[in-house]
Amino acid sequence: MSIPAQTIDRRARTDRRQVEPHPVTEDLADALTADALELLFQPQFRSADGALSGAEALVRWEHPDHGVLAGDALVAISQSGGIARRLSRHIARASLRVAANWPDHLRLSINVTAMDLFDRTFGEELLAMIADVGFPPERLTLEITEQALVADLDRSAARLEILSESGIRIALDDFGAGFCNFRYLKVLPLDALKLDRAMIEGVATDDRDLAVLRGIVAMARALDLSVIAEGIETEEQRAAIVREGCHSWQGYLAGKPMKPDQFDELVAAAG
Ligand code: G
Ligand code: MN
Repeated sequence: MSIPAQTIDRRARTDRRQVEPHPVTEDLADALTADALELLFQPQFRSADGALSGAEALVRWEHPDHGVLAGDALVAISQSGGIARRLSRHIARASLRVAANWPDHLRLSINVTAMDLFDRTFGEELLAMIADVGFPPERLTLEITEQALVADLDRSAARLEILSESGIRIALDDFGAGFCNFRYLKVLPLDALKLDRAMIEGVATDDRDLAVLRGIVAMARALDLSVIAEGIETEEQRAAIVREGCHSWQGYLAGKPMKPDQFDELVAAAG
């Protein structure tokens, strides 16, 4: 009985690498090819007047056995399968295409991983994509997680500098949740801090949480950085972060991550 050539090929590759790739990574590669990932947008609002100011692109993938996979889990799967580059570029291109149809006053935020920053060509490809899609770089924000920067801060800074010079804004994501290295604030060309929702949770009920928020906003102001609060779930939290001087916010209070056409409806309703 003959073994199909494809099977032999797959075994040969597996032997060379000495690791069995998890099948879910192959499913993810197929999903990328089939454009089967779901792209969602979570609205962001400006504190000053409550206006809709843009959205963060978030990706979600429903796997038949593993359920819904998103965020860090998807990134981890893509990295173990060697398709992190493909995933990042797919998300960037797909979200830029959607946002290119939004009115001019709305911004797009996309998440950037460690892999992206260490990949020499990521920045160039992103700038090419932006030009290709026709989305103004001034309306794009890259949200960088602290974890993405740890390995080589100087290199990350140099890569980000090029993007920053093109007009793209850089935000430090999940601020206050991980290893909070204050040198990032000195070295990186940052425009904004995005406060992790763990820092937001208690701002309306706990004096110490409020004191921490107040300190961070004061520091951000001294550094000429804007502050965005994520994970706003209650009116009390919203009122607290607005009062304390956060420039914008997002959270379930005003909108869960939604499909592009639902976001369009929100835009239309907001006038
Ligand atoms: O850290 P990052 O920006 O990647 O977080 C995005 C994730 O946070 C998404 O999965 C989104 O569903 C979730 N999220 C967004 N807003 C809220 C919120 O108000 N409350 C909670 N619990 N989760 C939220
Ligand atoms: Mn984010």
